Amino acid sequence: MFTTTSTATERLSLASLASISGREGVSGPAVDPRALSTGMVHFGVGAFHRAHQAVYTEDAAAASGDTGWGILGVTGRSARVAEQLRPQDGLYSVLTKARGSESLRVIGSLRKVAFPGADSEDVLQALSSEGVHLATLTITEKGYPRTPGGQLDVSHSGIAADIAALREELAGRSFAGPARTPLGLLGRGLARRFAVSGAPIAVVCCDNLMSNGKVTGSLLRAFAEAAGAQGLLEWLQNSVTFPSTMVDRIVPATTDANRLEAERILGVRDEGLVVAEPFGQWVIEDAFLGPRPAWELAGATLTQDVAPFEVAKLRMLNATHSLLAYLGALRGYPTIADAVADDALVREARQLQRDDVIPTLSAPVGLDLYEYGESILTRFANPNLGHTTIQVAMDGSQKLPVRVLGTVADRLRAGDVPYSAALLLAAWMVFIYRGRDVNGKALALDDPMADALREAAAGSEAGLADRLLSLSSIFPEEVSTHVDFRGAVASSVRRLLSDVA
Ligand code: NAI
Ligand code: CS2
Repeated sequence: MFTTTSTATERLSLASLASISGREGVSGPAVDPRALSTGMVHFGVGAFHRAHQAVYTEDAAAASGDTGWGILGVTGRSARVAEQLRPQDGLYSVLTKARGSESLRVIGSLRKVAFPGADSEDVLQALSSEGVHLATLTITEKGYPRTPGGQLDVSHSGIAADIAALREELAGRSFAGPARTPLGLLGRGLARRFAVSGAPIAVVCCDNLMSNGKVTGSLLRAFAEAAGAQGLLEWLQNSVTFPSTMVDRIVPATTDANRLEAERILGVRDEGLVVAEPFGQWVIEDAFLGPRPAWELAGATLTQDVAPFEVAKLRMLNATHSLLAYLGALRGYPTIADAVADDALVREARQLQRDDVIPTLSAPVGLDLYEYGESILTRFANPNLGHTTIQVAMDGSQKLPVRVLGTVADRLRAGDVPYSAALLLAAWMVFIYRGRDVNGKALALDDPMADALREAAAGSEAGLADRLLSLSSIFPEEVSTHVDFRGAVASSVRRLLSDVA
């Protein structure tokens, strides 16, 4: 009988590893977790990091025999992940779900977990230690507080508090209390490293941002400048690199059903379980002054020019994801796979890729963009994954500028109106305005700008497109003032509103 509640009395841990190894469908860890020393600090130890960078790093350690790349993972706004992983000695498993099968792998590269509220000093010490050579980040698109012009938002309460803390520490106070933001904690940790040794370090952003390394470097230098730390600023410019990356693996939020499935396979409870598709890709700018894991031995690509990979992935995969998420959610589809099964929606997805996105891209050498587009739709169609439309729909105010507004601007400059991109923005607008799907089910608006979006959306249907396009913190003028584009968005809004009436 299928049990719906956990029956396991034991947790995944170093102690229970022996009882797990050899179980059918279970592999790993690829390295002995006990042999690892901490070599990198990761900010945002969420699902994606655990299914992507932590796996690549473990495979690199296994292939090279280098045991210096244990990870200290830093949680974000709650201690939840720390509470999930600490009782498990940092061990967790990745449940890889292909279309018709799954496999489960225990990962041992995450050696410590810190929660800034209680462990900021530990993180500062780790970042200044000689054994640590890397800091990596997956703190979501909203984790980088910026002004509409892309500068560090020093008015952000967390950033302002962390600047003040850095000033205190630069003035001689040993530790100015818990950090309020990941960038603030990282900035303070780099300042500590500069003071202790000045040893080089690389900061590797793995968030879905365009030129993510450049963005992170610019924000951290601005952080140092705002604290009046001239010496630190010069050190950042000379001894810290910020490689850009393209990261790819679909990793849905873990559900209780996933945990129960894993428990049946493992025979013990894994509260830190993550679920992922089989596909993974990591393209990293080869810009390191110090040591790094041999990620290329794990299948990563090191290159001098990440941009073609980054732009193609964000504009092809992520924009298509958002289109299917909003159109699918409005049609009452719970998952991305359900949306791809709708011929009308998959037609819209192909049209977006082929009519609007591909004309703006310079394909990475050897990549056929049409085949790439089809491979993306095939991955999205995986019915085993359970990636929800509502999860992809979250944070639209942060995601859409990265995924689709570059395409829009490029097409408009070329003298064309990107109608499919207009449909994507219209679907997002109707998602906000209606707040429910075609069956009347509520659609949650999970977005750091939710209040401002609801306020701008309120009013007549006829003025919806214009009101949201006028949000200058999201839409640049060249997009929001383009008469034909505004008309295309408004026309799609009208069509969609009649669909979900
Ligand atoms: P998650 O929700 O599991 O983890 C997000 C992490 O960021 C958590 O540690 C959380 O505490 C922290 N965080 C969230 N909001 C924050 C904020 N405002 N300030 C500071 N920290 C914050 O999400 P997941 O799946 O790990 O994805 C994280 C990021 O990884 C995505 O936003 C994206 O940039 C990137 N990514 C995700 C993929 C996926 O399929 N899940 C695939 C490719 C990239
Ligand atoms: C998704 C991405 O949640 C979302 O917005 O589009 O997390 C997507 O799963 C990854 O970028 C795939 O690599």
